[in-house]
Amino acid sequence: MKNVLITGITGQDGSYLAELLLDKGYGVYGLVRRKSELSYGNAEHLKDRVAFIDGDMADLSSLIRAVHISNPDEVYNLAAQSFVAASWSQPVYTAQCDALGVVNILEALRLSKPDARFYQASTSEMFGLVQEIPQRETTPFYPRSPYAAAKLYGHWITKNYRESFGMFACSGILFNHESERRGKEFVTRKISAAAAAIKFGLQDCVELGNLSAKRDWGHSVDYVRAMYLMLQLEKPDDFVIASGETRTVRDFCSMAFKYAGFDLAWEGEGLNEKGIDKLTGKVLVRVNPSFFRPAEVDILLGCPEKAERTLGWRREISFEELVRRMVDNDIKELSLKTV
Ligand code: NAP
Ligand code: F7E
Repeated sequence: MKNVLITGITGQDGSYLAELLLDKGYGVYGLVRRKSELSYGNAEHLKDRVAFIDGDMADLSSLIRAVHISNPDEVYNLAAQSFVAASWSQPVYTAQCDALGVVNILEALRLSKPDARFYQASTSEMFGLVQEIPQRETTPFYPRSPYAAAKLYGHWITKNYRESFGMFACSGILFNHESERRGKEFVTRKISAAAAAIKFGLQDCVELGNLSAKRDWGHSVDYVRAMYLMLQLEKPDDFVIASGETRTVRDFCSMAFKYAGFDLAWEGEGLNEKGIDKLTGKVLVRVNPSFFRPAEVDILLGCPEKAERTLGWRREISFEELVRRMVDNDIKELSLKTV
């Protein structure tokens, strides 16, 4: 039986990856950081099947201990301060976790388990002010947030440990992926949760920032499968994982509200733009500039051609299906609460 260590196991991707690897017969270890109240987040339902190890990406000694306990054949480094907007208010912590945390775990492996295979959760945010459309593995980076700048260090140090020490280290440059387990501050879940709450009369309207930002959105279940495939290769390499389609935040809203039973019409421009329910004339979506970012990533569109060719990876869940699943899940959660 192979052992795997997953950092970030309580998050969206970590929990889906743990399910995938448990199904494949791996012994799964997950790094969790201490909270005032014990909780395993999205991995709560796996607590009898996963061995949790206390630790923090900013604490090298805890990572050495985690490697010692888990004796991993594969390590997936998914832990991060992953909310881009928060990286302006907590830039130093973001760098400690998302940049130095990566070299911490690489050092822990180099010193005691150098033959373990390593996956680094890199991000399309590194393309930032995009230098070409679509973005591929060869596209130059231009980070636009403290989060993206920290992740860029994590990306390059992973490559550097591969080239310096011959470690089997891969970087997945993943474009946005969402799910029913997405944190509620990210725009997709904020919208799906709001559409459900408005349907139940629990909320009047949702306030959003830049409605014209474009993202390449897929489902997390498809994307964790790509992580696993990367670590099964003969030689380590880096891959873009994306759907190859881009939509605006406005598009996501229209579709989410449609699945919740509303038909939105868009009126006005800029700060005055509104999403109005065609049936009742009520304003369901407004713009609030407090959600604008100091520097925005206007458009992301990835080219997954290398991953499709080399990994045999294919996205199975379409954009429409992603939105439908998220809205259905939030409606179900609320209907359970309101009975
Ligand atoms: P997520 O839901 O925010 O999960 C982040 C995980 O990291 C959580 O388990 C969190 O633990 C843990 N964590 C945060 N700070 C930590 C620290 N200092 N020490 C130990 N653990 C810590 O993120 P996700 O969407 O699953 O993303 C997984 C990874 O992929 C992240 O590295 C993210 O930056 C990257 N990524 C995500 C996307 C995307 O669209 N989802 C795209 C590209 C790359 P708590 O539960 O204790 O908070
Ligand atoms: O924003 C715009 C916002 O916070 C998406 C992380 O997983 O993917 C994620 O980062 C877009 C941005 O995700 C609101 O300005 C408008 O243009 O959902 P988000 P993100 O910043 O793309 C990448 C690939 C990662 O690596 C990250 O870890 O939506 N937007 N109005 C809004 N965003 C939020 N959060 N809230 C709004 O009200």
